[in-house]
Amino acid sequence: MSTAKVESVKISLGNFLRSDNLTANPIAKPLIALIENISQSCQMISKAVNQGALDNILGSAGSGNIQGETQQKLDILANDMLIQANESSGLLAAMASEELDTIHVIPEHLQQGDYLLLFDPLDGSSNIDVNVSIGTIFSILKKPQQDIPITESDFLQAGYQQVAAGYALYGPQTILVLTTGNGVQMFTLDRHQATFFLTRSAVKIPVDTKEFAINMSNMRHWAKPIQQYVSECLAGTTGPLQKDFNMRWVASMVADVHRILTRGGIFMYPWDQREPNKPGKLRLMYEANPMSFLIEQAGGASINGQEHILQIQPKQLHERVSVILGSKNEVDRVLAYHQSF
Ligand code: AHM
Ligand code: MG
Repeated sequence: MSTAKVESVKISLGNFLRSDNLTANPIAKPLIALIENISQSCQMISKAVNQGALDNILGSAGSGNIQGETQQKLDILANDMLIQANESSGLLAAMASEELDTIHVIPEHLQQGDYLLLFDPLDGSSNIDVNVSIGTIFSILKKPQQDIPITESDFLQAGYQQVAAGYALYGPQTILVLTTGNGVQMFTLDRHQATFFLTRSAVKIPVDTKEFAINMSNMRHWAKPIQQYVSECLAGTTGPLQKDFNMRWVASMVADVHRILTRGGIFMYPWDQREPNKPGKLRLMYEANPMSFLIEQAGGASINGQEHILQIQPKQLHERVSVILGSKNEVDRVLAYHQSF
């Protein structure tokens, strides 16, 4: 793997964003400020996650989101922290969240900026109460037009139009993973200094892998191409793929994608027949687009079975999508299986 480890002088997130590393494609100052703001929100969420039961913030909130999913107390807390910390930054025109019914436009009495921020405030909800890694996923778009009120349709931009994307993973370490279109960098939170420091740069995903991630309990519901591919993975060295595969499924997309960015692999949450009218479980704008931007920037691939996720023109804010992403040769194989059925 060609991922470079950063060992000597510690470079903070802020210093990295302002550094010469990015001269080929420098980041606009307001975007740097926005990313720093988001990173501070992630530090606050990380602290709350660490406190857990001590602060009585585990368990269900007794409410549901627009997608009919039960909200956990920490889902709502993380959502509120992101909104509060970014609302008065002067950098945003509006925000959208997996946990909000519609967009949150910056109120008129506050300064407006040129960016749109989208987030899944706490991904991996089913893992919150069991102390397994969870995370915050974010995507940043440019406001498309000047001087007109922002509407939901301004958010409906294809993934390739993202100006930055990333996630914070709240695991044994809190790690911020970021792309601004200049490759992928990883920053680890030093809690004593309340600062994220660069710990991996120029992350590259190996093109080949022997590790797949999928919720196997849904196997009987999948479409034929996914059934065929996973059966071949299970067949091991004596099957058509001629290698033994390992399987991992954390059920937190942040953790599964982090493993793939670290050592390769293929992640799949495909369409299945349980709810045939839904294209998939995961959300295009809050999960699939930002993760696909990271994966492609690290040399991997990300598709919905038919096309590259970053090329999909969104039709709705809370749109769902099938996701197959990771090591390029395996994702290409799954694409070919879809084309041959
Ligand atoms: P969430 O945003 O409500 O947490 O749902 C998304 C999560 C992903 O992180 C994960 O890949 C998937 O749902 C797990 O689903 P399942 O419980 O069906 O395995
Ligand atoms: Mg999620």
